[in-house]
Amino acid sequence: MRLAPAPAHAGPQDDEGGKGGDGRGGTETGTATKTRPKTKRPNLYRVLLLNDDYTPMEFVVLVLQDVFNKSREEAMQIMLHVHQKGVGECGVYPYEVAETKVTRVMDTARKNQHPLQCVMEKQ
Ligand code: TYC
Repeated sequence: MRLAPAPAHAGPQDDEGGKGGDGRGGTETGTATKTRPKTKRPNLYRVLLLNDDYTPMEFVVLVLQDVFNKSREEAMQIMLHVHQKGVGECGVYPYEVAETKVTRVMDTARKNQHPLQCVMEKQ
């Protein structure tokens, strides 16, 4: 779910201290050049772990600590959630960060011959 965007500041973009004009006695007729700084929010992606019957619980906890920087306690909670519900969120990140984390999980799982699956989905 996305929150409604904050209302943009719509007031006149004038930093001349309320005097009006450009300080040279004329009337403003040129192209407006002052713009709001562009602060585009990045698209965010949820990174999800999927349950399976074979990957050891301890391996999943270590992955959550190592790849997602979770504390031991939080990693244990997430692992148990995935174990019980089938899927769980490890974090929410911009596209390239999410992609890198998915790749790290899948690479370490494959190297250790565990079937652990990790996916990302647009939030
Ligand atoms: N279900 C696994 C087991 O009982 C543990 C597990 C938890 C595996 C989370 C994957 O994403 C996972 N050994």
